[in-house]
Amino acid sequence: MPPRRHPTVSLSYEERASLPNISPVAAFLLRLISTKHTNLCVSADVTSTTELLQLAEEVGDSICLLKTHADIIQDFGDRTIKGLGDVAKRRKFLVFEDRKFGDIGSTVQKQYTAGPLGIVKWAAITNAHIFPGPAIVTALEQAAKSAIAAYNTRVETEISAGTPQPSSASESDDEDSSPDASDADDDPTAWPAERQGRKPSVVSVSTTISTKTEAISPQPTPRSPDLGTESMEAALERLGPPPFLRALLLLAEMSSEGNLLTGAYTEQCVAIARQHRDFVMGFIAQRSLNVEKGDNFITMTPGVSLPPPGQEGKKMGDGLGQQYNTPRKVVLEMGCDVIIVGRGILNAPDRRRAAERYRKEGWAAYEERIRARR
Ligand code: BMP
Repeated sequence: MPPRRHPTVSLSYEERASLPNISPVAAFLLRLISTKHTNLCVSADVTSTTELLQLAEEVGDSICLLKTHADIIQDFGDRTIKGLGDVAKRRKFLVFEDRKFGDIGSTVQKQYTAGPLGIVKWAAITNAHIFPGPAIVTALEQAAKSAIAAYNTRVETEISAGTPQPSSASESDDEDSSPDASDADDDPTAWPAERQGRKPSVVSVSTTISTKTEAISPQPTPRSPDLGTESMEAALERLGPPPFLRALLLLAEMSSEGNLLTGAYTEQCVAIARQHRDFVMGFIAQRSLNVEKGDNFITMTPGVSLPPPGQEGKKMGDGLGQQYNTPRKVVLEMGCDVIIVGRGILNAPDRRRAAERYRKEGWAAYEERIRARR
């Protein structure tokens, strides 16, 4: 079913970033997309830190987001977090942990902030199902706010006490540290930046959470012939660092055959999102779900692939329930904002080239959508 026409479908990413009712992370992402000319999210479904970091380097210039499944990375730990943070800052993309939370509030708070993954510490974006009820969103929002406030307080305390010293956690961190060995795992204030030995500076501290920012290294790599080195660097410099905040996507629809996320369930998802516009940035869905005046949610769409030559127009799947659509279909026809591509890029002989191919397809579909509806 094509999306009901809503103004956000014909607005540019840049225009939507300035509308009211948008979470700060969503506004930043829309500006990043607009500046980098990419609505591509690569799904990094790999099982080791080395593979993850290599992939991030290969596709980093072509993406706005890297989606992870941290629980399939067998050696996930401080090296993963530090490495990913470094590449993301250098190549300018955000990290989205596809955790798909789905439990009672108290449990998801622990899953989000503690344990071997400590997701809130390193992923700007994560996602959740709403089948446990709306409190899952309240709980995750609360956990994100507490973790960030605790970090800010800690940084401010260290600064007022003098030059901060590396914590015992940072001292003990090394490339071989296993998740179990990390003494910072249960401490939501032990953020990767500190574990990396980055000393907080007065410039990086603010009195409110909303203006706190993470440092971001100014080394963008141009990746598009239509954007010269200077203009890309200058534009990304103007954009500045991402806000030091967290955001959530709700799973409103799925790509897999026979899934139950339909009809009233999907509508309930949108209703819950409207109650949390500062934290819920949008949906995992197969079409734009912006319906009411004031909706400005970002739709991210998995189940995207390009057909092999000669197979155009044929139904695509993976034999395990996954169903694929083309970037053109989801962006131009269904009004989606970000395409999520995994195996279409991961299995390509040249991933960098494949990512560029998907980036161009996704971007062309967006430009056509904007042109067509003006
Ligand atoms: P691929 O493009 O290789 O099929 O990978 C799709 C990715 O998107 C996987 O990581 C999967 O977990 C995720 N995903 C999906 O395929 N469909 C959904 O509805 C939601 C997802 O998160």
